[in-house]
Amino acid sequence: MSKPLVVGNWKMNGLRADSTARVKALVDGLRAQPAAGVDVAICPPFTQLALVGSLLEDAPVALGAQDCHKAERGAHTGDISPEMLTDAGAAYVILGHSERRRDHGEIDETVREKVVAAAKAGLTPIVCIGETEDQRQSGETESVLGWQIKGSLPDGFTGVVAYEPVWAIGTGLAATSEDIEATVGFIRAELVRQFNESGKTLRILYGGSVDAGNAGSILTIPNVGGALVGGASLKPDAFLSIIHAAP
Ligand code: G2H
Repeated sequence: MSKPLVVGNWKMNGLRADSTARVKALVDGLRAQPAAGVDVAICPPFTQLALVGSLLEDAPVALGAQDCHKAERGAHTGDISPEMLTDAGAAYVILGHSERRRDHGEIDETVREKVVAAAKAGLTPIVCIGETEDQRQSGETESVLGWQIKGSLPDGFTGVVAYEPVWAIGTGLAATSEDIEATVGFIRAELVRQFNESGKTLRILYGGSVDAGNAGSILTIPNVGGALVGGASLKPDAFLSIIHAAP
C-alpha cells in the first residue's frame, strides 16, 4: 500500500502575504518534525500557484490545483489547462469537488473528461465524490456514490478518489468513524468491481471537516488512505497536526 496522502485544499483563500506565511510555517514545521511516511500536497488558488510553488522548492510538499479544463489550449476564456498546471509545477489536481459541481454545474461526464485530460498531462487527479444530506436521508448514499464512480472515473483510472460527504463539508461535523468505514468500504468494493486488481490499491481519501482533533481516528480507518482538508489546511498548526496524525 502507498503512504497516506494528506492534501490541503485552500479553496478560494490566499493572497500573497497570507499564502507566504502559511507555506513558510508549514515548511518550517515539517523541517522541525519531519513526516517522511506521509505524502503531503497543498492546492492553492490558481493565482498563488507560482508563488507557492517557489516557496515549496526543496520542501517535502507537492503542489496541486483545484480544477482544470479538459482541453489542452485554445478559446476557453478564463480557464486553465492541465498542461498549464504542470508547467506551473503542479503534480495534483482536485476534480469534481462538490463546490464545483454546485457552483459550476459540473456533472460526472465533465469530471471524467477532465480526469482523462489531467492524467494525459501528467497530473494525478484527486476525484471527489459524495452524497448530499437529502440523498443520505433518503437512503441513496450507495447508489449516488456508485453512479459517481461509474460516471467520473475513466477506464484505466490511476488517480486518487476523495470521499467527501457534502453535508460534512465545512460544517465542523465530520462523518462518524463507523459511517466512514462502511461507506469507504463500499467505495473500495465498487472500485474493485470497476477496475479489478488496480481497484484494490487506489488511494481513497476522506474529506469533510477533518481537523486536528479527529484526524487520528479518521486516518486509521480501514481503506482510508489519507485526507482532503479544507478549513484546517489554512491553519498551519492544525494542518501539521493532521499530517502527523497519519499512521
Ligand atoms: C471538503 C474539505 C476539503 P473542509 O470540501 O475539500 O473542506 O475540511 O473545510 O470541510
